[in-house]
Parts: sequence; structure tokens; C-alpha cells
Amino acid sequence: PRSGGVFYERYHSLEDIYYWINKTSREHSDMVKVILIGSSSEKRPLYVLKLSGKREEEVNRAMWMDCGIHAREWIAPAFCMWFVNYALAFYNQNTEITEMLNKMDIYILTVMNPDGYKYTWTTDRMWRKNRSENKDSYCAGVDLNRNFDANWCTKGASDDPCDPTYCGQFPESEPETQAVAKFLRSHKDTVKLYLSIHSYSQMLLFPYSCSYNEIPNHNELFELVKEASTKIRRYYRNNYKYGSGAKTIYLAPGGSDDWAYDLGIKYSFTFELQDRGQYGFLLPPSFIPQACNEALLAAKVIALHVINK
Ligand code: ING
Ligand code: ZN
Repeated sequence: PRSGGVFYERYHSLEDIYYWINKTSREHSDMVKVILIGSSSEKRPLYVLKLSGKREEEVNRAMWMDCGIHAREWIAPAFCMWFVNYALAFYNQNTEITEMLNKMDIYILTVMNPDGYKYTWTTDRMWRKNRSENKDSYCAGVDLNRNFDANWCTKGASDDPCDPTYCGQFPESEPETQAVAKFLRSHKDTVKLYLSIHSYSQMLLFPYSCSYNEIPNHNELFELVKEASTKIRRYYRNNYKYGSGAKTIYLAPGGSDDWAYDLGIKYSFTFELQDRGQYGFLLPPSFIPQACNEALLAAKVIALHVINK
């Protein structure tokens, strides 16, 4: 679906995104709350949007979605914005999004790495990490998706501050990682579904990435991402690989979905959105609508399963 017009078919600067967060919460105060969960290493605020249906009673089920852990993956924040707009525009129009909002709260962190995102707009389009200063090194930044406490800094991460997959000084050394981990720890009884949005390579992944071990509910999650991938192929004629991270993409310790899974969130996923490498991180804006609709389809399949299982 296309709605909200061309605004959601463009990439937006960090300033625009902060403005959008404010405007969205003001214009939809009946369904949206803003929660400040922490700040970045350069002291930018980390705002989470909490979306809820207009329901009589509180629900004790929620899903979490973060976008933009990695600075250069611009389609990720674009998807978080697309999703929020879709949810607000199609609540009580589309049955699936209506059911989601009536039966769960949805927490959305649009840009988990604002400092890095800003840096990709001003200085280095291909930057991945955050922008924290590293002790004893001229190189800046920690890979936030290697900084979580899940087989931290083993094979697949680097202990060199100049490497793009630098794991940091210790697990949760970074304020961005800490803010997300702290929020999820304090909401772990209600958050049943964790979703992290990356690009590129078109994959629907679940734990573990930090080891080749199979999780107890491997088959259930495998069937879910398989169903999502099949739907994407049917509706949009596009292929998404699926499976556990370590077996499908590569061994990568310290990732957020593995950590969330071990916290007890048994539905934990990382989506790698378009494309498969032709444009890579430089995905043209004209691809935004389809890329977002594909991810939306997958998110719906998984969320409705979590609600109705
Ligand atoms: N890919 C992810 C990365 O951080 C990943 C893959 C998924 C790692 C889940 C760990 C856990 O390397 C990209 N494109 O960033
Ligand atoms: Zn990434």
C-alpha cells in the first residue's frame, strides 16, 4: 500500500526524523507515545515510539522493532517510518495491522545509532559503527551489533577499534546498546517478539548467529520465516533466504537478536532488507516502497503467529 505520499519514499536526515517523531506523536496522541530510553555517545536522544490500538483494556503483550543499528543501512530507518505510517493509516482498515495493534503494543526505535547515521549524511556514507571515542586509538566507533552480551567478541567480531566489526571494550560498553538492553530487560515479561532491521542481502534470520547451536524452537521459527519468504516471493516476485544467522549469513557474536533470545524473547529475528548487492547500501529511493512492503509482509506473518499461537 502507498499512503502518506512521497515523504515515505525518500531517505531522511536525522533532523527530519526527530521532527517526524515529534509530529507523529502530536498528531496521533491517541495511539502514539514517545519514550526516551537513553542517549547516544554524542548525547543525542534515543526515542521509542509506542503504538497501541484504541482498546478498552491494557494488553500484556508487545513487540519491539529497532532500525538503523548500522549507520549506512538507510533503508532500515526508512522502514521503521514506513511501518509507523502504515500502522496509523490502516488501523481499522487492514485487518492484520488492526489485530496487531489491538492485541499488542509495538515499540519502535527508528534510529538506534543516530550518531553514525548523522555521520553517513555528512562525512562518510559507508560508515557502519557508532561514533564513540576509543581508548588508545585514533579510530572511532563500536559495532553495536557486536556489542551485546552473546558470546561477546568471539569469532566473527574484532577486538581492533579500527575494524568495522569492533566489539567494544566489554559487552554493553556503548550507551546505545545499554539503552536497548535496559529497556528490554525491564519489559521482558511483555515483549514477546524482537525484530531488528538491517540491510542488505534479503534474508530473514533468527538465532543463533553467535554459534552453530540450534535453538529449542528452531523448527517453529524456521517454518515462520519460510512462510514469510514464500509470501514475499508470491506477492512481490523477490527472493529472501531464511534460517539461523550462523548457517545462513555468517558467524557473528554479540548481536542483538541472539541476546534478546537468551533474555527470554523466544521470537527474535533480524531482517536483512533489499537488495542482493546491485546497489547494496546505496539502495535508490525508488526501491523504498517495495522493500518496505516486503518487510511489512514478513513482520505481519510473524506477529500474527505470536498473537494466535
Ligand atoms: N548484517 C548483520 C551483521 O551485524 C547479523 C548480520 C544478524 C549479525 C544477526 C548478528 C546477528 O553483520 C548486517 N548487514 O549488518
Ligand atoms: Zn547491519
